[in-house]
Amino acid sequence: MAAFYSRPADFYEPGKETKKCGRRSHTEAEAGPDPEESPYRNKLEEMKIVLLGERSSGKSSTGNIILHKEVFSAGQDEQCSKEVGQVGDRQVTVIDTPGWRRESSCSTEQMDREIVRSLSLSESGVHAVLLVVPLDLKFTETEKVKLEEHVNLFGASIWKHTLVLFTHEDKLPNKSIEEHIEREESLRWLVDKCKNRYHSMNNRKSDLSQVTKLFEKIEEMVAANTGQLFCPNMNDVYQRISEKFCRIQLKNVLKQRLEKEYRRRELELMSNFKTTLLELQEDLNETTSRSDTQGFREYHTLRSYHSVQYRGMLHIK
Ligand SMILES: Nc1nc2c(ncn2[C@@H]2O[C@H](COP(=O)(O)OP(=O)(O)O)[C@@H](O)[C@H]2O)c(=O)[nH]1
Ligand SMILES: [Mg+2]
Repeated sequence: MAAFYSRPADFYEPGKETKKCGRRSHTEAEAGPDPEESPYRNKLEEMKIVLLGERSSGKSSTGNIILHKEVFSAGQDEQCSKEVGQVGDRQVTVIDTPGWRRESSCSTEQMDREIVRSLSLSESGVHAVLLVVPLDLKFTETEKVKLEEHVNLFGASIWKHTLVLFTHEDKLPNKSIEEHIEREESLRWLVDKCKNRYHSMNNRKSDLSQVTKLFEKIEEMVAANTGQLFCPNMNDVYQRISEKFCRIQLKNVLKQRLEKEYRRRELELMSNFKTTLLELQEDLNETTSRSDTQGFREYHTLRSYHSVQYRGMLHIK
């Protein structure tokens, strides 16, 4: 890969016509002022981006493609890292994050705190939050819940500054990204939540036009946000994390107590059942022995009667 990004022929320039992204139409009104009309629709000389998403979704690879240099390492990175590069004639800052785990039970407070620390790495905030979602794996309700839970830690206003970035575009050879989104309910929800802002990339291909298009979409979003950067109150963010883990802890304690109580009642029931069973057994034994004694008496009475009858028949005196 070339060490630096030289300006491609189709690189975005102010005043030049820009293409709108695919599914803009039906939520256009909700998306705020038309970015193309906006006075903020200027080429950004500086662009700050943070990459969020699940582990192995392609965040670091995307960061490398954006900056056109291998600065973020693939694999299980445990910490956030920030890299700055000159992309064309603008300075681009990319903040990479470790990402959350696929299994929610493995997520810890420390991991969440590290993810949100990314926003502290840029004092003035970021122009765009890129939510990295791989196209090679299903984005189910479980992934949706996990993503929403993590993104909401930053506060509800984050969604105004967020764009979905689909990676592994090369894994969708037989259908368009639009078709793919339409087919998956959770993806439709996500794209709608971001007011139709999305972009797809193939990180295996060093194609600069995909980065240029991404920058155009980010500029549109920044214009719709009247040039404002996303800069959450970090105390609030950390507070939300503490609350989240307090809730989890409380839930676990309640679950344990419930399980303990359930076991106690189960044992109590078993013991009651055993006692009742023993009592029944005793009753049964008593009844059997009583009926045995009676039966014995009845037998002898019957036997002596028959013996008298028999003797009578034989005229035995
Ligand atoms: N085929 C393909 N592989 C990708 C793409 N993006 C990332 N990968 C691979 O997916 C794996 C995880 O990517 P990585 O960037 O480390 O994910 P991160 O954990 O989110 O930073 C790596 O093996 C990448 O080479 C893509 O667009 N296409
Ligand atoms: Mg990574």
